[in-house]
Amino acid sequence: MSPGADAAGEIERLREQIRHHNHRYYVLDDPLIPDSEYDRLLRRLQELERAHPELVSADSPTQRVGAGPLAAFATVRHEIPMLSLDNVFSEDELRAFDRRVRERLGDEAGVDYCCEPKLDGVAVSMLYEQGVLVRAATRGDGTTGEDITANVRTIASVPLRLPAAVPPQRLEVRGEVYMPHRGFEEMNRRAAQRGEKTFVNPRNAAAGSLRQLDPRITAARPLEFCAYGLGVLDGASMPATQSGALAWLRELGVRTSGELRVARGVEECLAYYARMQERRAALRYDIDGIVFKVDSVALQQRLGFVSRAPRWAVAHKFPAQEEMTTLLGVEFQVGRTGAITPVARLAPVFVGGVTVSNATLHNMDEVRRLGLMAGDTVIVRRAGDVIPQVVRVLEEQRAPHARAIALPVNCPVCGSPVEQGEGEAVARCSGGLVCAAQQKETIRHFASRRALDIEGLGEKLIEQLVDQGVVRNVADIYALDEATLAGLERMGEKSARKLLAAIARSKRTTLDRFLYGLGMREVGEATALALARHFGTLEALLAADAGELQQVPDVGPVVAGHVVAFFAVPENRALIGRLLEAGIAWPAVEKPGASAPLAGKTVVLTGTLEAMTREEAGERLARLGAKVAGSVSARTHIVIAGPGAGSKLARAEALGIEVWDEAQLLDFLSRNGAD
Ligand code: 5U1
Repeated sequence: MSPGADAAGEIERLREQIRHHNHRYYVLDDPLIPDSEYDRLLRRLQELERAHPELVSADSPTQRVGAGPLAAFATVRHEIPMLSLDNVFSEDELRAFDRRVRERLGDEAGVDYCCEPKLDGVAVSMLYEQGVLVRAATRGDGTTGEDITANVRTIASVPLRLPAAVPPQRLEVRGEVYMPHRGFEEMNRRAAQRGEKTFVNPRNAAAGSLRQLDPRITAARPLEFCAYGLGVLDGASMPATQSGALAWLRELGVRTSGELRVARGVEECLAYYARMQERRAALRYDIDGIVFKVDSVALQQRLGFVSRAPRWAVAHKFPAQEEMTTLLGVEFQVGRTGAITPVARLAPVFVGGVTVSNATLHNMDEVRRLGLMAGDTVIVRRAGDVIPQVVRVLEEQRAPHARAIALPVNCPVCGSPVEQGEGEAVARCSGGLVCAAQQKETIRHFASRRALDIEGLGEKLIEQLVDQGVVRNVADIYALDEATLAGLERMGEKSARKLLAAIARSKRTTLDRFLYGLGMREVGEATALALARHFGTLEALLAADAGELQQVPDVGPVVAGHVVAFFAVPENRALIGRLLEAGIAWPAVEKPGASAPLAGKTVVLTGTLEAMTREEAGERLARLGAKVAGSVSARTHIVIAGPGAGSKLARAEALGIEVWDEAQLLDFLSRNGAD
């Protein structure tokens, strides 16, 4: 055998292996080998193909990026038009759709529907001949689209050749090209770093990436593909149902939605819609509704279509997550530590299922980054339970009367000067505990569930107590009596007695809750617990200097500085003295033993969690013995990633570190009694 024949054999075996691993990874979501091993196979194939260029074939896994840029896209005429979908926006409209379907079919009983999420991306048609991808096109106007083959070939989840033993002669796969959140955020982050234009959302990013004349640019974009239907089909018979067609595509090696279900009748469709609406925020990608299709292909044919949309399918849209509204003005709120936060006052707008009239702007850097002016038209986004955000200004619609937004010179609550440290994003009121806003927020924090947990001492009541001068600081809470409380608005004798009982109960606490309740800057629950465990007693902590504080896990010079500064203020020491005199006490601090479930494990939290804040999660993990760290390194054991996780998750994956989602975290906490 010639050396060339040897190479040809190895090349073919490598291609087969790589195609198989692509299929396991992209279609079955079940990779067999680590990424490093996959990379080795690919590199070996590249090496052999470089040595034997005559053996390179267009469907080789190395050939995703072809030659240079195109001058323009060619047009493609769709053999079967690519239809669009009618939309419905409410339960009633979906019921009406189902009624029309049943009336046309003369079917009194329920119809089966194939249900799947509507991905927010770009519709694409892909033609396979004898199992090889020969052409990909955009939908265009439904009749003609653009030839984007070179770009689609660069998408790793699109098989260049179907890994099926006997693929159909001709098969047109239709589906959506989209960009998952993580890739989108990472790509935008890098673009911003380079001072380049960022994309406004993943859908625009997917569309913009497919429209590149140079496929090398598309190749660098984190696009994915998911199929939702068939077009042309020669040399195989069409399955009897939509769900069967998608199952068959999956068998042929094409990626389909893992969320696909068949619903019996409209009630099950509505239940599926409700379930997916809840899951929406936890998905890796944007969806904007649910597509319901009559499952039987024979019934689809009987129903036919009107103009451009089939009578057998409908998209039930979710409430929009982005809407346009007017920025009426910006107000400045003062937080517990004096931080001045600009808050957007908006013309009320229905977005993400609720009416929004305020949105935090975080700090003045954010106001500048957005280029906001009062009176501007802005885009507001509210996704899942995430707090509403102003994401963009429509500068081209700026009104002539738009006003600049400036940080106030004096605190809007107490009038003390506003200060901003060199290089700090946050401006602060310098009034300290003279400022009524800071007093209220400090008391609210002290009484909160995860601090001293004084049930019934809520915002409205604190507002009255501070405004009337009855309570100025947290120690004053313990001097309250029934007569004073009963005299307040919306407070009878009964509720006054209840509140006093809650105040009395709060005196039995733990050292970490007490420290957390004091509201020192940057001392969240996890840090408070670490301090309590390290020092064991309040006296030892009070005596510690910055160097000793930095011996505590995850306490650096900044946190240590805040703690030292807090205890150096005589009023704060006096306050602590009064609290102890009032009877606040705690049992000796327990340290988790070596047998704690997470003893010796370092955990990193990233992204957003739904059931609790990252701080709360960190504190519960620490109770189970974990060391909670801020960055991922080779010493990290577990990374807990919620939606929006970015570079930390990518790093964890690159290092092969165990990654949990929120459901796994909650399950672990509840199994270990930390929920
Ligand atoms: N999931 C899904 N998205 N989507 C979009 N199915 C689906 N079907 C479509 C479109 C435009 O069209 C059908 C008419 C095939």
